[in-house]
Amino acid sequence: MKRDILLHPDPRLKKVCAPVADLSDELRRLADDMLETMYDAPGIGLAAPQVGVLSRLIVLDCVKEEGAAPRPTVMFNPEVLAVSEKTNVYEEGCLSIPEQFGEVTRPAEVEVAWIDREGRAQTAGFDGLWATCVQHEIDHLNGKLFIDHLKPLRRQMITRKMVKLKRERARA
Ligand code: K1U
Ligand code: ZN
Repeated sequence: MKRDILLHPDPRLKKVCAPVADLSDELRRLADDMLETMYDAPGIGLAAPQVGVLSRLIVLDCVKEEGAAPRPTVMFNPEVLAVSEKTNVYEEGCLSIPEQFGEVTRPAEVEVAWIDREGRAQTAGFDGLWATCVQHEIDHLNGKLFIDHLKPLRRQMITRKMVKLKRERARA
């Protein structure tokens, strides 16, 4: 089932999310719904607070090549274990901030630990778009948006545009 994606500004997008204690069928269903919502958007990642659930769960699939097999990835309680000194700049977007983009500098490589959909502990290294996206999604779990990495003036400008967009959508 596709879920509605919250739009910034929304207080739920600023909250630190709670760790998932036990994997349940309900949480697995939420992960499946989030993947469906992400592919439909379309996007390359989604975090639970973006669908109004304040739990530490993210999904991602950064395979972009035409015809390549998809790699739906579900991470409960993801944790960054190590980051590279080398950084990468990427023009990021966010499904909670449609049509707004900004350059964000982040570590180019990260090592992440998480619990997968089947409840198994996993650890892996990520680079390229996967590294950017997993950091963007983990930021969401800590109440941080990509615009929080931008200069205050740019952040205010984007937030004003979003307030206007939400007002227009509410009227329609
Ligand atoms: O968290 C989100 O809001 C999803 C976001 C993830 C993200 C994008 C760019 C850099 C870091 C993280 C998106 O998926 S925005 C949409 C997007 O980037 C995209 C959509 C279709 C094809 C390719 C990319
Ligand atoms: Zn986002």
